[in-house]
Amino acid sequence: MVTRVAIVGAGPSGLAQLHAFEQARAGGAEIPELVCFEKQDDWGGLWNYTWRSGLDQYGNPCHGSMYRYLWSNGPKECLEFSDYTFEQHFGTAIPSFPPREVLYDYIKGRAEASDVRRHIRFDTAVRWIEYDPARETFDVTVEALAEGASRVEQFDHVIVATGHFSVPNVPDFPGFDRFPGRILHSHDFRDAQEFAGRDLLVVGGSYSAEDIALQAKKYGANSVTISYRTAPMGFPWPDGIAEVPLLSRLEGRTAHFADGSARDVDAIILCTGYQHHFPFVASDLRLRTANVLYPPDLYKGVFWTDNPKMMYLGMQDQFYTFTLFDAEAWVARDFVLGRLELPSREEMEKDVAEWRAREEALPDAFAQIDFQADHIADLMALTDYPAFDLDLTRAHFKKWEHDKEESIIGYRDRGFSSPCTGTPAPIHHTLWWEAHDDSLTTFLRTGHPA
Ligand code: FAD
Ligand code: NA7
Repeated sequence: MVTRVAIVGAGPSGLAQLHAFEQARAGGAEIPELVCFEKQDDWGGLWNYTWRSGLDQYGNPCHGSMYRYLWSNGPKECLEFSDYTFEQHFGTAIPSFPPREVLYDYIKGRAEASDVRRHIRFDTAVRWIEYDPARETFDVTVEALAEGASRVEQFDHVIVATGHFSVPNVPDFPGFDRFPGRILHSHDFRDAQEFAGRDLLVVGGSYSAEDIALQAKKYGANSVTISYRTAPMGFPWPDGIAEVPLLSRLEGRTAHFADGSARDVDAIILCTGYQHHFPFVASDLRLRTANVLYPPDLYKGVFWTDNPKMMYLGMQDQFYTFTLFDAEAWVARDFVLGRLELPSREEMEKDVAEWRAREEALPDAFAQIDFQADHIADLMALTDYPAFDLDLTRAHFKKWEHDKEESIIGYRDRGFSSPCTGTPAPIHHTLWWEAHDDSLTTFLRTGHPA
């Protein structure tokens, strides 16, 4: 019997998994049958931009959370594939903070080079995954969306790579029901120009709040008020952006905050994070976690401790992204290929508990960066994932944090060196705050605009 592996999702994590298997095949290994189910009509996950919000063309929740004019919020050097560098893909060194289309091109480039598309069934949603202990296989129910046809297939291993920044966490506030403007979650935000000339309220104190507030101002909002729950981000905001404590209520279009201050606003964007949401996974296999660096019940951040043939990729809160997904994918692959043995369930649980306890005690973002880098190092020690200068990426991330504190509109104008090739990134021809065109063609043009 041929071993069958189901991979759910063809975003960066699912593509990393397919690529990892193809690398083993290229090295002479015998590879199981791989079937990747992707509910969208193309690959790339969140990087595959869609104008749609709400429901997709099949009436299912739209996966996309990315918006126009999104530029990488971390140095690209910290997510570089060690076996497919930016220089290799673009034929030259490129600046450190590319817009979405450029990163999408890079992700696609490696997937095309390793010819993984043939494993993917597009427009196919996984509806249910359960384990059959008698047969020791998983029953996976999938729906071909265009035909509306469901069927059940058996797999020996299941790898869930469906992401966790798609299903919004949407709080309610008194007065929302009578607010005379638009209230949306960042999941549905698409184009900052919609808010030009308006007074905007952004609720949240993390990456989405930071970036959407900046975007809105960059594309012409009159003012942006950021309302935080726990602590202000405290960046040196440009004129027209201010942070205030948590929203307490709305009266008409007047927003009242916990410190007694009030502002009139035209629209509200809830940048209040996302849920890890796996309604298609049977409850005994379903990951339940907040957005943390080391989720519970996943050995090495990957293996469901109760049944390690069930795996999850990319479920961590993310400083590191593509690099982390690769390191995880290589470990998952080697377990499936029988190259990696896992310890007993008790030992796995003890190991997870130690990492969890360490995460709980982390004092700041710098310690969190080291923690996630240590997680990657732990994974890389188990496989032949090609080495890169992980310590350099730690240093890059820490410098990036300092750069943001120094200039929140200027941090993307800095350059970092590649942890794979050592090549320093050139500085982009236009300051990010002044760059309104986010196309690949304009970004890759060298020299200054005419
Ligand atoms: P996703 O990209 O979410 O892909 C998951 C895939 O699974 C999707 O294609 C989806 O259609 C599919 N899927 C889901 N459910 C099913 C199902 N039931 N059946 C079949 N298919 C399914 N990271 C960075 O490194 N830099 C950035 O600048 C950056 N910016 C971001 C900005 C925003 C607004 C958001 C939301 C995230 C950002 N990220 C960024 C983080 C992002 O999470 C990762 O870069 C990456 O996209 C995660 O990859 P993934 O494959 O794990 O998940
Ligand atoms: P995050 O990083 O999970 O942050 C969620 C934020 O939402 C965080 O600041 C929370 O406040 C805030 N939040 C959550 N619930 C509430 C309520 N009820 N009221 C007020 N504020 C709330 O999600 P992001 O969307 O910012 O980032 C996710 C990814 O998208 C990230 O990888 C980026 O690259 C892009 P807290 O600080 O916990 O008080």
